[in-house]
Amino acid sequence: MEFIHQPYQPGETITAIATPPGEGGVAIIRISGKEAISAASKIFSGPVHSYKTHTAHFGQIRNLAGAHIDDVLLFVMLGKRSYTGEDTVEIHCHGGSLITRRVLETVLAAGPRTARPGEFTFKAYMNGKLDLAQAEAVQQLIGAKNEHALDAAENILKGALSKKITTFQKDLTLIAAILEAWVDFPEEGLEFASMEEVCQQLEQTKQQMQQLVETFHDGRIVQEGISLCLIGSPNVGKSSLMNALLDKDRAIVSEIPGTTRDLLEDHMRLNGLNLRLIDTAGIRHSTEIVEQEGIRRSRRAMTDADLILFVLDAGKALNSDEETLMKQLPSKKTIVVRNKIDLPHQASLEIDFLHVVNISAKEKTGLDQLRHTIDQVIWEHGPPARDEVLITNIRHKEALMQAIIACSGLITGLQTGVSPEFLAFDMRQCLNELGKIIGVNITEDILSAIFSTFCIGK
Ligand SMILES: Nc1nc2c(ncn2[C@@H]2O[C@H](COP(=O)(O)OP(=O)(O)OP(=O)(O)O)[C@@H](O)[C@H]2O)c(=O)[nH]1
Ligand SMILES: [Mg+2]
Repeated sequence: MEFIHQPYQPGETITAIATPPGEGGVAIIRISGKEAISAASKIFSGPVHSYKTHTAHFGQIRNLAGAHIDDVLLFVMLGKRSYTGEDTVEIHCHGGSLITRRVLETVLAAGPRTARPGEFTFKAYMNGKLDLAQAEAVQQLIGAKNEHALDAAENILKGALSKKITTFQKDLTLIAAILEAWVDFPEEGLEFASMEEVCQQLEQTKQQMQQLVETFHDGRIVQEGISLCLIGSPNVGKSSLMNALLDKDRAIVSEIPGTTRDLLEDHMRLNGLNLRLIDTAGIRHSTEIVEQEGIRRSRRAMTDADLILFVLDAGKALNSDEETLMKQLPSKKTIVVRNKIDLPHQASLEIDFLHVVNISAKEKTGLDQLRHTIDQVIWEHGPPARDEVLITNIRHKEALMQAIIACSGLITGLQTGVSPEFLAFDMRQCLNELGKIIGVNITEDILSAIFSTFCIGK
């Protein structure tokens, strides 16, 4: 077994600073592996060998020459009951970067080697403390940028996704057994279940997998946030709206059409989500080379964005550029924003967009309604419930999709009278793909790739 392209030896003792760099009240140095206790006993003032599991002890760290390094609290977690599933010692020392380094060097001199990124969690995975989906959720939990992402990671870490996957596997294994019985005992085999029943069961499992895959829409939003692009003719008030939403003077606003010439980005939070707001150059026919490039960028931003705010001047009828643009906009992800409703003259507007909101960026009216509409458009079926299992990881999504394809192959095969022994491949494929999610039959390269994104000390 390789771990990040190095041979992996079970039980090998590793160490790392587990707290972020810089100054803090306390820093934690973790040691885990079969020599953790003996390494700690070489440098700690107390009798580490005699400590019971899950106990804390005050004492001194001394280097191998006996010099005092720091006063610390030492925690002992033995064997299976530790995070890694191997003997673990945590040294809580003073949180200065120099003192922490010095304690770490003292630990290293006592035997352990430096941990690779994610290696503590890798040990936990290898020792069966976490499956792969849960191990990946640890990193997601640490990196969560909003409450929804935190909830999603927590659910996976608690095993809610793994439970779903193992249920699919169990259902399929049962069907595999029936198919085998049909092959081995063609006479009596059909007594176990009819062809219809088997197809029905497969169809049901496939639908459940499909439902799970569909949560990736929300899962991705939760994990990565949303990009929101402001599009429209020059001077309609896109930059004014950007500033109003951000509640700061971010973009230049002027009465001269063509003020914004390049893309302008900023971040905001909306109902617990991270939004990337992009202001663009007003789209119109132009022969000026810089403006042309700006408009090209506007169009690209429009294509890439998750959501488009198509801003119009409510005082004016649609111009020809706007009419053309409107035809190109994907109505599902577009909100039409009629700005400048504070002006006395209002043009009538006949468009068949689902979401139209009236605002005044200048007076800051209608913004709550706009925020509400953005929220509605983002979530197809309302925001996810706290305990909902969401697929947030593209690797999981792809494995599920492959499992669904194999399951469809099985159903079609059975329905078209393919002999069950020829369906074993699809069945194996389906089970293998599901297994990948929780880390069964996974290649070393994939494991290395996953854990190399972790931080050192986790
Ligand atoms: N009355 C009124 N004027 C507004 C409103 N919003 C923007 N304006 C004015 O409209 C003009 C253009 O505003 P901008 O925000 O620069 O418009 P833009 O769409 O970014 O324009 P370009 O960058 O040129 O594409 C400025 O003079 C703003 O003060 C509004 O809600 N009401
Ligand atoms: Mg502008």
